[in-house]
Amino acid sequence: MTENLTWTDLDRRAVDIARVLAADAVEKVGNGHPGTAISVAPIAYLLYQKVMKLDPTDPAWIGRDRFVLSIGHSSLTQYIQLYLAGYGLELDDLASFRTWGSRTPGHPEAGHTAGVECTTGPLGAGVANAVGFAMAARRERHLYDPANLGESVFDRQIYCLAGDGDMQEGVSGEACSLAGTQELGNLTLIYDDNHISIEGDTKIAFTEDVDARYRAYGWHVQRVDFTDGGAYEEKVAELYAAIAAARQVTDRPSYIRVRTIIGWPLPNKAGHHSVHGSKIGAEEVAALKTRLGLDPAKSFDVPAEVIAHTRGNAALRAERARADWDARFAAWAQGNPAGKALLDRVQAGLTAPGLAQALPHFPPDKKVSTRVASGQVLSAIAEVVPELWGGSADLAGSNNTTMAGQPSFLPADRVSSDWPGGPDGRVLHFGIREHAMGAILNAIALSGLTRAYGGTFLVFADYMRNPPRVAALTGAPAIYVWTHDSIGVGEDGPTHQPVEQIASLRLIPGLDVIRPADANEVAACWAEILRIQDRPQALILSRQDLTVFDRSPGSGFASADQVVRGAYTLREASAKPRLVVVATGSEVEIAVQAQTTLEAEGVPTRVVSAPCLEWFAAQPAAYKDQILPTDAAKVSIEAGVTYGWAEIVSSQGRRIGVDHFGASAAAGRLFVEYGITAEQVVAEAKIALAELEL
Ligand SMILES: Cc1ncc(C[n+]2csc(CCOP(=O)(O)OP(=O)(O)O)c2C)c(N)n1
Repeated sequence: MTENLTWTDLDRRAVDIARVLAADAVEKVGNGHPGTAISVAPIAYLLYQKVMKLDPTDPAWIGRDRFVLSIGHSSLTQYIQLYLAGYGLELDDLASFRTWGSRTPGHPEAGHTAGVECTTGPLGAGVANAVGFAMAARRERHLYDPANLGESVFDRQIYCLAGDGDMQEGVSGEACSLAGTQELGNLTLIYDDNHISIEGDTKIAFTEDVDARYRAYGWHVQRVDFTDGGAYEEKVAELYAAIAAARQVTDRPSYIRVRTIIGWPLPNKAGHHSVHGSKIGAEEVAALKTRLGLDPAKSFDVPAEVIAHTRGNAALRAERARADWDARFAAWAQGNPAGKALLDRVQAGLTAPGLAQALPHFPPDKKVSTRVASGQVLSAIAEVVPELWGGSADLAGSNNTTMAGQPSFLPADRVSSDWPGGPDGRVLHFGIREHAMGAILNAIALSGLTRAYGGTFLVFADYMRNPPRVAALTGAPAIYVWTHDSIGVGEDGPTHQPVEQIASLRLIPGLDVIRPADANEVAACWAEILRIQDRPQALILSRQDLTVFDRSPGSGFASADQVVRGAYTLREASAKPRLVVVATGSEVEIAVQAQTTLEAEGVPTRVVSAPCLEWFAAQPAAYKDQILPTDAAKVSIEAGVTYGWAEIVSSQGRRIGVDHFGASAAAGRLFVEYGITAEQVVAEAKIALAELEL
């Protein structure tokens, strides 16, 4: 940022063009959200053209600042700035807004439109994403440039534009509370306070002092009011100064509340909620153009000198920023060969050398829960996978998410003897904020230079339902660790015993739901999770101890490396299988017990461990048919609802599960009461065999 804002007549005209383009785009398609795009145009223009460090020719440039449009419904705000700055969007793209195949979908989608950092639209989540980007920036800096006490090439600013809806949603409060605790000085949140949401004046539902709330979160709070001077005045210089002041504050995140009027300067409809989410109407759009001195008869009309100005300015600013950054980056690369090698590996999407050797091997002599195994895996691989970091939503001891001996990611004044660490740490403490944790993990994944995981109880995956969905939509490789995965939770009772969560998570397209059966499957699953970098992963782990299968040669049990196929023959039948028992997680050992009984009764029985049905679905048909032959009877067992298993066991197959809520009692008792037992498998197997023989 320069010390003083230069704001020429061409800048003023470019902002007006941004407003009428928003009106034109919505008018053309007949739907969309024009009002906010019109009134926040100067704010967005200021950020893109005067404040942020960006390179439109290289949207993935590491040194760029990050912009999150948390008011995703106002996507035109971002598309128009990307068009003006020269990111590749053209007028045709704006004219095809919200239509099939366009680069300008209803809400911004990362990976779909160059320059869009994260997918937004579910209100509040963008604010939490911005917090995640700010945390990622700090971690990336300390990972790649640890010795640097001055400015690093990995430093960047995060800007988020939010609205009333964002500030009402709980997730933004969760995330901003954490951002205050984390003292994220690289984060600036601009709140478009226009007092209007879909139902009209926000006073019917939203009355607290938001500034006070942000002050209480520990943020630096400023206000700019476009309405306080009698006539409405877009005080861009004042806002610029506030942003500059925010940047000077490096020990706290910054919040700038900008009082605006939605749709200003529409002559008749400014301030009216109808312009939030409906087209404005030809007459009013023409009146807007007339008011702005533009030709009311023309649509998508951008004067050549305006686009030349905005693209020229963006290019010039990029060139200057790059010249400085590229030189510093070259110096960093030369002085930090290890960091550069790590960066090259991570950017190439390669897993760490030495990962396979670092993975622990669990002996079969004692039972271990898969959550404990996961914690041991994380601790064992911490050194060889430095890009990995993570933690829990206050359940670290239960989720086993702490990499032993690793420092906590905390500001210097927040560390304790329980949690030593500092800003360079890698153990995350999300607090009891599952939704924010999910959105933060997604942003860290999109930030791209680290891998992060976050844990809670599986039953509370419901509290963070949207993040895995958006991560899957975006192809963001976030890792969710969900433990205490069934009625095996026991005494805490049905509020804490997930039954429908696994099935419901499997419904999310593009989310891998992984439920390993024993400790060695956990290790192999972690290796596969770290290999996969184009989609999110959910690791589902048991509270209770589970048998560690003896997989030594001659034991009859297959190697855990087979988990990469999603489902595999864990223990083969004594002859051509007449029955296949398919199970996941803690139920695999029950399947193995049943196999022993059935084999003794003369039924050649195969046990298939199926840790990830999504990985299995991706296998060639021949493999799937080989694992689940059509001429064998089938029984599935999973301690959750049976929904979805018919596809695996076919209509003649039998499905054992828990199609009702659990109860507060010892886990062992619940498994017996609900028939999640080897005896039940044997009984159902007989029915399945009889059906097959009919
Ligand atoms: C989680 C969530 N709930 C509901 C919606 C639907 N929705 C879209 S915009 C909006 C109102 C937003 O109001 P505000 O943030 O003030 O935006 P403005 O009216 O200023 O554009 C709502 C409820 C949503 N996008 N996300």
